[in-house]
Amino acid sequence: MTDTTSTYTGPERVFSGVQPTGKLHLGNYLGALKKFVALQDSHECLYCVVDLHAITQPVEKGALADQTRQIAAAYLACGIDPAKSAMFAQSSVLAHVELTWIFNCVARMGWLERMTQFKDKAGKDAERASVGLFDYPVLMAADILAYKATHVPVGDDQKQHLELTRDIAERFNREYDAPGFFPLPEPLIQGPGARIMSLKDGTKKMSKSDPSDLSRINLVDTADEISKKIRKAKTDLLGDMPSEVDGLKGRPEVENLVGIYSALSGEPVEAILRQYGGQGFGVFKPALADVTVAHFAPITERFREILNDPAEIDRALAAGADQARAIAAPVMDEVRRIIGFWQV
Ligand code: AQP
Repeated sequence: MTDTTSTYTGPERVFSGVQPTGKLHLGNYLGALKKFVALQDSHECLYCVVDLHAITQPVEKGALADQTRQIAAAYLACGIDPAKSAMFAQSSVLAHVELTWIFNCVARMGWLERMTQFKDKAGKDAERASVGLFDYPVLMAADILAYKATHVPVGDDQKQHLELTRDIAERFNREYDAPGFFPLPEPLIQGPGARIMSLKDGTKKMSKSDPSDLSRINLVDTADEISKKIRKAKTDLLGDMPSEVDGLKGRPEVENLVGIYSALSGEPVEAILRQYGGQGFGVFKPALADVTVAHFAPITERFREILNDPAEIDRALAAGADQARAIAAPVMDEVRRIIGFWQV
């Protein structure tokens, strides 16, 4: 991995998280979880269920703890190993909250006002959005920097937030005369699956909050549901599958389906187009459904098994929280000392 962490000389560490706001989908899997699993053999990793982020928007009453367990179960089913990575709920480590306040006093209003995700999520009624939704990227910076994480595997939609995290780290180091104290974390975005689009609109990202379930493939969908969703996925009226990459230009829905095939099968896009070019979607879509079902069937089975034992999930989350607190505590002690708060 390249290291652009400026003058920071500490160890490489990976942090990322997923919100407990609904069922995980193919975009979350390819943009985030698959990368999480790949990194745990080479790096110290912290994987968080970001429940403090989840409450920036309305959450169904009484549902949060169970949704947190569901995401933890999905982490485990996808291959996160608690013996290798710390898996925990964000709200069990108070350093996230303390550092958010400190970073609120480092970040500038203008920086946050430029964040496109707030504009997308708040919609036309920004005046009624929670302050937390506006502040979401500052909490994300605190999540990462409370552990001095140097690398952050995320989907493409989080790129702007990662840039803000780097700006906050850089300004803290400069303002408090602590060069190299915080690393400037590197986003790990590249690779197939960084931006999976809706099955119903190739210009919109696949999302948990899309009202149409047909727009996404959920990790828990059955083989029949997956096949049906792919069969009904939007294509276009421009004819058969192209034979070359150039032929995908201006065909976002087709490009998305070929990208999904490539990310799940590991086959390069060029090879897929050589195989299916000139053929109709009646041939390609069933092949894509087969690849998707084959990939997800074992994950879904493990997910269901793990959910049968919620006490085991809770044990893994509690152990992960202990590990995370132990890493964040000395960082926060240093932060307090650097700022100059009164301490005994
Ligand atoms: N469509 C996507 N393609 C690739 N990566 C994606 N991610 C999300 N959607 C895609 C990545 O998944 C990780 C966890 O996301 P999250 O649940 O914390 O928040 P999100 O980005 O807001 O995800 P959703 O599905 O779009 O949720 P809603 O609808 O609630 O806003 C992140 O790394 C994200 O990049």
